Amino acid sequence: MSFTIPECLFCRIVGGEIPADIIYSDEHVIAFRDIEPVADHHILIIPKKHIASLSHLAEEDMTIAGHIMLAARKVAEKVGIAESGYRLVFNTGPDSLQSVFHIHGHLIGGQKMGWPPF
Ligand code: DGP
Repeated sequence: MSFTIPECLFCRIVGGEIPADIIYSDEHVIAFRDIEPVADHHILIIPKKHIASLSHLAEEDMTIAGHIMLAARKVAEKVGIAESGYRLVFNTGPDSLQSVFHIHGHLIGGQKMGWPPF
C-alpha cells in the first residue's frame, strides 16, 4: 500500500528519510512517538498511504481506517496503557489546529486527562 508524496513530512518518515522513534509498523500503518509530546505517552498512528486528513478518507480507504484503529489497540498494549486508558484523537481541519496534512491519530495516555479538551 504505497502512495506517498515527496513534500509530505509523514510520507518521508514512512520512507525512512526522516528518523522517528517507531513503536509499531506493519503493511498498512506505522506508529511513532510525537516529537512534541503532550502526555507521558503520545504516539502518532498513520497510514503508509498518503491521505491528507479524515475529511479526505474515501470509501476505498475503509480497510486502512480499520488498520489504524487496530494498530492503536496494539500500540496501547505495547506501551502498557491498555488498562489505564487512552485517547485516540484525529485533528481535522483548521478549528482542530491540524498542522500536518497526512492523516494521523494521536494516541495519548499514561496520565489522567481532563474533559472537555478546550
Ligand atoms: P497535528 O497538529 O494534529 O497535525 O499534529 C501533528 C503532530 O506532529 C504534532 O503533535 C507534532 C508532530 N510532529 C511534527 N513534526 C514531527 C516530526 O518530524 N517527527 C515527529 N515524530 N513528530 C512530528
